[in-house]
Amino acid sequence: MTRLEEAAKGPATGVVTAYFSLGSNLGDREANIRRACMEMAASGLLAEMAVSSLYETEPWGPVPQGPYLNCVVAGRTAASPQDLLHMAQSIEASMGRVRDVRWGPRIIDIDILLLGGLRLRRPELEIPHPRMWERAFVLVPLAELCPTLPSPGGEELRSFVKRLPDLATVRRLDVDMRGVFGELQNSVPGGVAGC
Ligand code: A4P
Ligand code: MG
Repeated sequence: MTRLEEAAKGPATGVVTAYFSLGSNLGDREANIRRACMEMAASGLLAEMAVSSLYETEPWGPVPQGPYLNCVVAGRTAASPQDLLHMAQSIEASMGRVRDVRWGPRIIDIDILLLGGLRLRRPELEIPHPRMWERAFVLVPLAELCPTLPSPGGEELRSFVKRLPDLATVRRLDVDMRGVFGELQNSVPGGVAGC
């Protein structure tokens, strides 16, 4: 029995929706994103998983580098923030990610965006992700999965994203992501329970 199933037998308040940002700009970017999605599903920490469309995005930040593919993955979970960070970093390591330049090119990056309503400010882990509200490559795919999410100012994400200054740096790709979690997940098309 997975930890999610164990927790689901207890009070429902222990299960929340987690959102992750995935990005890749080295190698076969789409294959990298697909493998990361499959490994997240195989971790046993997430249920009812959903994935946004894939987006081709201009690189954000001070480091000159190639364009990214980005998407957002969601799932219901009872795992701790530390367990989710460990899961993300284990997948990054298993895929051969090398950490050298901050904000530099990477095979795969898996960041935790939100974990229910949790607010955490630790050196090794900040939730909500501290830079998520500045980034179209995060917010546009997130708005697909949770259009009613309130922005820090209270505006719904679906209207907030329309005014992002860097909106033109993201382009939705016509890629079919159905089945990306394999047989392991009963993914929910179009959104996530509890959004
Ligand atoms: N960490 C703290 N909070 C979190 C969190 N919520 N989720 C810590 C995940 N990790 C978190 O991350 C550095 C440390 O952040 C970790 O050890 C963890 O303990 P990292 O992945 O090793 O390094 P990084 O990714 O280079 O740093 P950072 O600050 O996470 O970079 P960003 O902000 O993710 O930027 N442009 C486009 N278009 N698309 C992209 O995906 N990504 C980046 C990376 C730059 N430009 C991009 C993209
Ligand atoms: Mg990261």
